[in-house]
Amino acid sequence: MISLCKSSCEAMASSLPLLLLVLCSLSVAQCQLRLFNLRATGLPSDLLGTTDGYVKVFCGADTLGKTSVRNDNANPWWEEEFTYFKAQENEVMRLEVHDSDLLFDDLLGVCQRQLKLGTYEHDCYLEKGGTLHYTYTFG
Ligand SMILES: [Ca+2]
Repeated sequence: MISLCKSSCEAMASSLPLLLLVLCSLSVAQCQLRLFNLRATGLPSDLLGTTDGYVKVFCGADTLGKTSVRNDNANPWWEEEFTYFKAQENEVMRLEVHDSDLLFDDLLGVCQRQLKLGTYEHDCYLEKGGTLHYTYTFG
């Protein structure tokens, strides 16, 4: 598999003199992150009923966005995909699952993952119950 970040660096190196080639190899490559296939199972109920779940997505210090709210659904899935072009290898992606409520949203759990090159499918157990499933491609 040829990653986008690596191939762009190689393209630059082939057209530039040695000095820049060295600089290129020293710089930290920024790659594309794509997060998709977000779904959850067994989200907990509270006094107000079944969870109205949504997911907030972060990468490093940046916020990538959040999904729509799936009302009254313990096993929701979200069609949103998140793409981020400035991710670095070993940077931490953070997914927060929240229950939307009238006044204060509840945080159901946090999933953190260090980015590795490739495509991965993960299950993450949420602190307050339920599991978040997601897939990411990085490279
Ligand atoms: Ca709720």
